[in-house]
Order: sequence, then structure tokens, then C-alpha cells
Amino acid sequence: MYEYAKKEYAAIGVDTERALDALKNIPVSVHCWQGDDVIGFDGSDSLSGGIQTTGNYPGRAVGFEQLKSDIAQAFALMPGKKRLNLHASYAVLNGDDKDRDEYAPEHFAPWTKFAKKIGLDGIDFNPTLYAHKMVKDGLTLSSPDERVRKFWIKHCIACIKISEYFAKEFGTRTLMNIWIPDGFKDIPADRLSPRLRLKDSLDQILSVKYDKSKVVIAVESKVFGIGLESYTVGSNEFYQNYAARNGVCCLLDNGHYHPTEYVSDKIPSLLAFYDTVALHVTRGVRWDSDHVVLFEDELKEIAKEIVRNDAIDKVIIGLDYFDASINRLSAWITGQRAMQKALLYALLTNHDELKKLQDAHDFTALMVKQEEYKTMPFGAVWDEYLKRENIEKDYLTVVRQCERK
Ligand code: RNT
Ligand code: ZN
Repeated sequence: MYEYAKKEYAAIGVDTERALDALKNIPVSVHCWQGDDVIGFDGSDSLSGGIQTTGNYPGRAVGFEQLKSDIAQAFALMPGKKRLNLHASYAVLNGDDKDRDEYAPEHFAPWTKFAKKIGLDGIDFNPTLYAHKMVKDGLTLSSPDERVRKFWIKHCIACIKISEYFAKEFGTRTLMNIWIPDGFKDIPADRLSPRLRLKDSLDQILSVKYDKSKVVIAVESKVFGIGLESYTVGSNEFYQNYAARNGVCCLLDNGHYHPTEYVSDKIPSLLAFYDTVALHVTRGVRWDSDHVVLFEDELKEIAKEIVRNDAIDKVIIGLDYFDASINRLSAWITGQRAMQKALLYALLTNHDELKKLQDAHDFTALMVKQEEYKTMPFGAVWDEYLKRENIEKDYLTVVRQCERK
């Protein structure tokens, strides 16, 4: 089957061997939070900040040991180069009575040890500014209460140190992504002041010296959250301008825009101005519902924008979804494999030929060729990839076994 597929693709000017080689080297940062419904280890056992996990499927990982073993199991069934995307709320405190503003590399050393043991490429990191008593009236870095802002500024600075530590340990760049939930349910009286306070807080965080070749800091915008429908402090315009002026990176979460806006179209817009663009790949169904990522059209378009713009080294791919209504290991694996499939699909496309058709304004041929791709023997190349990665195609059987255990 693979030999046949190889010939078919060669006939349209695509080298499947090159595609397979490229795919296995594209790192995908897999989020730890699918395993435990975004709860974390450090206290608050309910989620806040306008995000929500729905479903009551049994088997939520509780504590470091369970989450570690679930990650080891799920990651073993994922092909390709993997990184672990960690939130600060997953600190391993071992009885150390420290709050988030005092977290240090030592609280994450057990994660480093584990990630090295299972052969990961590195760890990416996220300060956690939700599900905590210092979130006052739903606000963190934009709070009118200086004490609140100070606490979260300190937390973010602590996270820069921890990110630097991860980068040093693995010898790869660590992405540190800042997302805050700050917003209002109903019509505000002042939309500017919270944004000015957020700007000042970010300035204070970024005034700390850090090695930009080791740590990439990103800011993640959003349009609304549950219970925060009317106003979001960290809006798209706010963060894009902040990032452009302050030399940080924008993180695009494809659940964070209006449903008719596409992140696939935003990636090349940002690539025109930035060296680095970060992604949270998710699937919103009617809202930012964080459904499991599937191999569908918008995901394919996102992958095409990464591949055909020679942006594999510029776009940092991370996953961000959480489904508690199905087996969590299966959710993890399905989404990660979907991302890999979309990248492979993009790598198996003769972009030069299609671009030429666009430049010649031959949209008739472009449409025909794009349709032809859809029935190419893609599955045979995917199966070959799994074989070469030593990964069984079937993961449901293993997942069911784990479930029984
Ligand atoms: C929330 C953001 C944020 C979180 C994670 C847990 O809407 O997408 O990235 O999902 O940090
Ligand atoms: Zn996100």
C-alpha cells in the first residue's frame, strides 16, 4: 500500500519519504491538563476563570503519580516528537508550604526527571492565574487591588525562572504562555483602566532579564469566557499591539475568536511581522468548548499555513483541549494524532504547483487539484508513519485495557 501511495504522490511531485522525515521532527507540545480536567495539584479543586470541563467520565487522574502514569501511557501511543505543556498549578510541592508566587524550579524537578525518562523534547510552561484565592472578583494582573496585581506579577516572574530552568535542562527553547481570565459578565463602566493596569503588570513582568534564545514569552488573547461575556481585558487587539511593541510572541488559540474568524488566516498575517507565532490548537463547538482536536478542515488549513510558509521552526504548536465526557487517554491520543495527520496532509501537498496556479489566477485548476488531494492514498502514508514510529494504529484496545485496570 505504501509503495503504491509513494508512486501516486510522486506523480504529483510529492516525495513521501521527505514528508515522513519532516513530520517526525516537528515538535507538538501536549498539554498535561487533559488528564485531570484542568484541576491541578495546588489546592482549589474546582475550575474558574470562565473555562469549563464538562462530563463525568470515570478515571480523572488525581495527583502527580496518577497523572504521570496516564501521561506515560498516553504519550507512548502518540507518534512523533513530543513536548509536555505544563501549568504552574501542577507543581509537586511535597508538603512544602509555598504559594504560587514562590514556586521555584525545585517544585518542577520531578516533572523534568519524568519527561527525560519518557524521552520528551522539552517542557513548555504556563503561569496559572485562575482557580486560586488571589483571583479577586475575577481579576488578576488587571485588578484595581495592587496587592492582587503584585501577587500575580510575582507568580509570572517565578514562572520565567522555572521556564529558564526547563530550557536549560532540555537544551531546547521553552514557551511560557501567559493567559489570564480577567473580564466582566456585564457592561463595564471603564474599559480602558483595566487594560492599562494589565499593560503595566506585563511591563513589570518583562522587566526581568531572561534569555530570549531559551525562553519565548507569549500572550494569549480571548474574546469571552463563561460568566465573562461582556468584556475581556486581554483582547486580541490589546495583546497583538502589546506583543509587537514589546518583542514578545502572540499565542493564537483557535477557540478564542468569533466562529467565522479563522486562525489559519491569522497565522500568515502574523508571520508577516513576527519571527515566532504560538498556537493552542483546540476545537470549539459553538463556543470555546475545547472539544478534542479532530482531523478536519480548519485543522488542515492551520497545518498548511505552517508547512507551505516554511514556518515549521517559527510556529510553536501546542494542544489545548479538555473533554471529560470520554476516556481521557483516548481524548489525548486522538487529538495529538489528528494534529500529526494534518501536518502530514500538508507535507504531502505540492504547494509550489498550487501557488503557481493562484498567481496565474487559474482558480479553475486550483479547485480541481485541491479536490484531487482529498482522495489521494493519504491513509497508506499515515500507516507507514505509525509503523516507522513503532506505534500501533489501534489504541482503543490499550485504552480499554487501562480502563479495566
Ligand atoms: C483558556 C485558555 C487557556 C487554558 C489553559 C488551561 O481559554 O485557552 O490557554 O485553556 O491555559
Ligand atoms: Zn488556550
